[in-house]
Amino acid sequence: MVTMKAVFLADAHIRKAEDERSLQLLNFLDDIREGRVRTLVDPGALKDTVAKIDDLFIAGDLFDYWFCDRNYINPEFRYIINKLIELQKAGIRVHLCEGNHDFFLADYFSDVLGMKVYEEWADVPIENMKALITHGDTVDRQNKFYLMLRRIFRSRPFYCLQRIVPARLRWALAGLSSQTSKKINLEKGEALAEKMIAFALEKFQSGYDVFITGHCHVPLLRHYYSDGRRKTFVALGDWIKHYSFLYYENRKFTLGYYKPR
Ligand SMILES: [Mn+2]
Repeated sequence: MVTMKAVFLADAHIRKAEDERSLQLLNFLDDIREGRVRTLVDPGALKDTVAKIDDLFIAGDLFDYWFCDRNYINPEFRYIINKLIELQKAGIRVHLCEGNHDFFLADYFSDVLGMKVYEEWADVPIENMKALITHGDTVDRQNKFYLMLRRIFRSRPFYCLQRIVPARLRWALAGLSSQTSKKINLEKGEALAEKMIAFALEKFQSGYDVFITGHCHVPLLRHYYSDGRRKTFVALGDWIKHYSFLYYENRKFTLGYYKPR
């Protein structure tokens, strides 16, 4: 896979189909499918400047809670899922990282829909750059309790256990779990972003050029220089407050903020 043009976003935390964030994201994905991304990052661009993207990366917490059930999809999530399928049919590759609110995405998004799902890290080339894309909830290695909880929630026994729980009860439990993980990550977004930058700098040392993360809900783009190469750190913000996204084209990363029409 060689990405030439790509859009990245994270932390939409979709709950209800009629929520503002759901409607905004649907509009945004329509714009992306129609090739209007350039006009979104640069309001001065010609309206007819069409740019079809190759890849859409959703770096975690697309849903406020997701436990797999390929046979019974939460109807509140149907619109977004159908929109992703439309993008896929339009020839855009859809990639999903799991976040701390979505579990076992592969069971449906990969096995049924054929999208690419990453449980923790997407280690992908962006043209000639080595890029790491992640939700970012495992970046704080000191938070041992959370890391342990994450392992349990993603273990095989837990997978089997949640399969036998009726969907509605599972969604209720997932709502609880999403509250719990919010408590676990009480840290302020900025403080979290600093930890992520420190982590990314280590990755830059070991040869990565690009580090893209979600989870801290802060939109942030920084460049660093090391060994004569430009390194790029991006925190993607969210679709709750910022409606932020990252656009990549022609070796340039741009943070954009979606303004609804
Ligand atoms: Mn998160």
